[in-house]
Amino acid sequence: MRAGFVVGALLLTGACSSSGLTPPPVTLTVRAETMRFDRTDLEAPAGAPIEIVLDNRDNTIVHDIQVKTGATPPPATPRTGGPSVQRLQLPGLNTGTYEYVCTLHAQMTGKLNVR
Ligand SMILES: [Cu+2]
Repeated sequence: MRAGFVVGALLLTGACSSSGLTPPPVTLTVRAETMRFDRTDLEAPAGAPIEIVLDNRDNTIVHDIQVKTGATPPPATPRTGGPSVQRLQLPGLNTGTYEYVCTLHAQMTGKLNVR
C-alpha cells in the first residue's frame, strides 16, 4: 500500500519535472565489524527503491539492521550471526533523515539521509 502510494505520488509530481521517472534503485552496503557499523551516514535519492546490504563480519556475533522508516513494524533484516550477508528492500522514501540500528546492540546506529 505505502509503496504504491509513493510511486503514484511521484508519477503525479513527476509529470512537471524534467525526468518524470522513479529514480533508479540504489544499493547501500553496511559492514558490521567489531560491534560497529562501518558507515553511519548513508545517502539515497528521494523516491528511489533502496536495498541495504548488511555484511556481518563479526564471527558468531548476531546482528541485524532495522530502518526507522515510520512503518510498523520497522523493516529489518533477520538476526544472523557472522559471517553472513542479509539484504533489506525498502520502498522509495520521502526526503528526510531515518535512523538505522542494530536491534541487539545500542551503540550500533546510523543515519540514512534521503534527499
Ligand atoms: Cu549488532
